[in-house]
Amino acid sequence: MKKLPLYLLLIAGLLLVACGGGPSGGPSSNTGGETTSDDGTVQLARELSVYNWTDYIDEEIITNYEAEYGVKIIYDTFASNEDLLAKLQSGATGYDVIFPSDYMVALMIELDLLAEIDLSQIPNFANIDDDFVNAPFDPGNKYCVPYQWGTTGIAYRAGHPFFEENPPDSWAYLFEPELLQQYSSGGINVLNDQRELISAALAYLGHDLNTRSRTDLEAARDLILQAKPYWKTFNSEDYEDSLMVADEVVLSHSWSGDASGAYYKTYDEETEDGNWYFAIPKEGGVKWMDNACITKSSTRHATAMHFLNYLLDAEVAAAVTNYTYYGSPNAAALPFILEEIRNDPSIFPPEETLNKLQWLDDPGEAIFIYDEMWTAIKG
Ligand code: SPD
Repeated sequence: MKKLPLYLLLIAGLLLVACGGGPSGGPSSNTGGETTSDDGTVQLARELSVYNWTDYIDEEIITNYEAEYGVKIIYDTFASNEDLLAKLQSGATGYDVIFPSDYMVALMIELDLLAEIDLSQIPNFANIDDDFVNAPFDPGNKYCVPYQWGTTGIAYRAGHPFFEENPPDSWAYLFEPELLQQYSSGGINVLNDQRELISAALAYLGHDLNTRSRTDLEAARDLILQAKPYWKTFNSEDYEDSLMVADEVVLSHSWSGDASGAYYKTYDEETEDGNWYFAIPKEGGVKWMDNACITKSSTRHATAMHFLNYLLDAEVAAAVTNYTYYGSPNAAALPFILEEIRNDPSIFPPEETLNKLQWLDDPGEAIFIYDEMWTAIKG
């Protein structure tokens, strides 16, 4: 067992207290019949437990895997990286495959929550675009394989009289009261995600999105608290359907795929347009990547790697993007991705846009300041 720095021990301890401690809350764990014979042949487990972001895979991809390989997938979902971490830290030991984002992969490696993977058992890893291999948060892909990537920006209602004249091109549209009062009666949603919301405020204030400075973070908190009375909802789980497509809001802090999903779901053949547009603010913001990883506590490691390999198959990876509208890091999948998605700059932005965006890092000990700011924001 790796020795952890004091602040990581504190994170582990605090989460255990918060969640009651002890093994609970996760699916049951057993090898479910997974065996590896002397020649290396694997008999897959009868079950595999997968814990993913809400609405992040077409169910058919799961049922196809079950039918083809005879492995029952026990599927569960989470809403944020912090929820995923809290669940694992609460002692839930039954999850085999999880999908943390970039900065959370780094933190989970530090906390010894991830198992190493054997890339020789994942031949479809060769399908991954070089740009997404060997990311700084997981050098050598020792622990995870890339799943989906995207950006964070502002989705807004096409045809709204104010936005027709003033297309939201700045985070000011999320934070400045004199703008917010022009359209807040139509409803505004923000992502219920601590790093994302704080990063949007940091970007607007011109600070580094990975700052560890208390002064910067307090300024971000204050900006958020000034705008909060104008916001209707904090939702990052089902906002695409329940708020955007349903016309319950006119503007939302949004992940690229959810904004594009709302566009395509409201697409009108006659006008050849959808109801939702997506903008990356001129101040820049977050680009992120979610990853498929195996938990340290998994007892079905070979089956989990087999499932990771399946997810990286070119047609399966394309089917994921055709469902989620997020970017695929899988170069071999591109020909199978629907043309309108492949050519949509909201999903695959041009280099000049990507250059304005930043990956989030593990904030180290400053995680306590982020937590403190988030508590004040949500209080
Ligand atoms: N509906 C699934 C959305 C997954 C988005 N993950 C984004 C993480 C960014 N920090």
